[in-house]
Amino acid sequence: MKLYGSITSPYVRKVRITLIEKKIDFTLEQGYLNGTPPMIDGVNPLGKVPALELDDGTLIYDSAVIVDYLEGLNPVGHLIPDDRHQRMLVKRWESLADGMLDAAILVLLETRREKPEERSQAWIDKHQGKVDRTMAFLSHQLAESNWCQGDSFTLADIAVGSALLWIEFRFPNNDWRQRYPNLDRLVTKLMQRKSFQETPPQG
Ligand SMILES: N[C@@H](CCC(=O)N[C@@H](CS)C(=O)NCC(=O)O)C(=O)O
Repeated sequence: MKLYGSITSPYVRKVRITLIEKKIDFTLEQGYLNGTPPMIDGVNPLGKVPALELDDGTLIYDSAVIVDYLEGLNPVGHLIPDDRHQRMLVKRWESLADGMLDAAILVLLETRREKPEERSQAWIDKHQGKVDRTMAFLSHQLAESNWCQGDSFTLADIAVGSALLWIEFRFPNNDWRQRYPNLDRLVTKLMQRKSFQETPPQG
């Protein structure tokens, strides 16, 4: 299968880590976001990565749909529990991690506006507030547990780890590791996995 994506995208990283954990072969197609015209529009009408192309040509998006599909392909890793309630809780972690990223990306784009006078501090504060509240909530939920949900590594850990590491990559002054030692401990443990080591954001 073919994964359309960039090596900086945290949503793409979540999918790449899932593919590696589940030992599924794939090729990464890069450069689709910056083409002229942007090539990704022909792959995903939303113009976003990740998009996964199956061998029969079927295209899947977004990242949550992709990882859910991948989990059903084989039992390796068992990243989403079968139990309905546990499954919902894992997907809720994922939703929070992805939503925190959505807000963080809006902050990044606003602060990168070419003309500083066009920046809206109110917009930045609103979305930074979502990032801060969600991170505090994630830390509270994790408490002293070894893993985000249940007693084993799941998609929840992949989503939270990918999100926090992207925030560290794009906002090096964000001191979340100091503020939330339990999140720091989790991410340090995740970084011992081959799947995380092989997928650092670059660029
Ligand atoms: N909800 C989507 C978000 C994907 C997303 O926002 N991807 C960014 C890259 S990090 C993108 O493609 N941005 C290009 C654009 O929005 O035009 C998912 O989980 O896959």
